[in-house]
Amino acid sequence: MVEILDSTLREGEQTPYVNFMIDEKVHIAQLLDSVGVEMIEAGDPSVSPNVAAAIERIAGEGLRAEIVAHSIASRAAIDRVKASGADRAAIFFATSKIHLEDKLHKTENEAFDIITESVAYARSLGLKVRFTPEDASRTGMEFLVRVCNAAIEAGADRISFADTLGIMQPHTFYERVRTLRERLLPCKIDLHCHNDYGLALANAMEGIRGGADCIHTTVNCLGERTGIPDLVETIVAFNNLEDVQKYNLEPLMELSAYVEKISGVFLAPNKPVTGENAFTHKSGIHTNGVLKNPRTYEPFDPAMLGRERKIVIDKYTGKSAVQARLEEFGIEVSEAELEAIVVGIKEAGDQNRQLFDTDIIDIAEKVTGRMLDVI
Ligand code: HCA
Ligand code: CU
Repeated sequence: MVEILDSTLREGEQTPYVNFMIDEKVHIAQLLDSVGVEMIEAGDPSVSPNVAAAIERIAGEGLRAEIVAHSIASRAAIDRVKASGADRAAIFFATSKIHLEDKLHKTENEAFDIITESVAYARSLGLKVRFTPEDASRTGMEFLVRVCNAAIEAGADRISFADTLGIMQPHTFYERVRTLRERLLPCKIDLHCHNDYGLALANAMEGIRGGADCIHTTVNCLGERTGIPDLVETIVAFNNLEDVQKYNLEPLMELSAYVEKISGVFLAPNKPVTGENAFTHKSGIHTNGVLKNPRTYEPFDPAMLGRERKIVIDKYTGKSAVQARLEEFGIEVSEAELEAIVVGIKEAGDQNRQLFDTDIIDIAEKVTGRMLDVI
């Protein structure tokens, strides 16, 4: 069954202009823990003293989730992970040709030695270890398998398959993960999928189908560039489409709203699941259907997330939505009046970007010739 590592506090804080305060990080970690994610990646203690202090605070909270600290492959950095009190060091080192040659100026053999030495060192300090071959999706399979198996032999019990640039497609992602699953020594496989082509969650779901164990998420898709899969979308997708019902959905909207507020990264209205419009219906055909049975145009009940459905009234609107809105106002009209009100709404809708409740009441008053007592 799928596991989730949430990296809002590490990958998420790599979002341009996003920096959390220590108390905010602790609050996020507590909410994540109440959701029931298996692992919380709390930061990389080598980034700054404040990041290190936040990891220490979170590690001291006694949360259920395993606390993971990210780390470059150096002894000094791994010492800082140990000092932070985190349960696990997530050691990353790029393995693709372009990163080795143009960024790190290392050969594959040099990388191999640095990686195995670092993993063994972290193990010697009593830390659990995940090894991340950064840019794994552009790393040749032979070297990838060789270096990951060496990391496992040195003591890593998790490998994170990182699609650092988000360049994979679901079908190739599935194949890659399947091959890795077959060729790696026993270990858990994490999936770290970036969303550059909008395929991160689809890739991650295919990776799970291919035999991987864990998906990395952030709240609201934060992260470098366009981020990684959204925690809420991931949980709801697995809950509803794959029958994985182990996570607590109740804190999810609060968590998303809190991160939205303190990150200053505001959700697009049409963002799946958590966006303002996710359960808002507009066209007359849709609203008519939803009023008769919400499942006609809603993939799932918004109440599942403590959300409410909304119906927009404008030129696209039909009779049933207008009638329902008038009933909400406590206004009763005849069939002929209703038809005339809809005509009035369509006329007004042609002239205005948005109609407000007051516009609808004005139109109803004009049509009926009555002063309407709105409840
Ligand atoms: C980065 C590193 C990383 C690591 C992922 C992981 C990536 O480039 O900042 O440790 O699983 O995307 O490769 O976030
Ligand atoms: Cu990343």
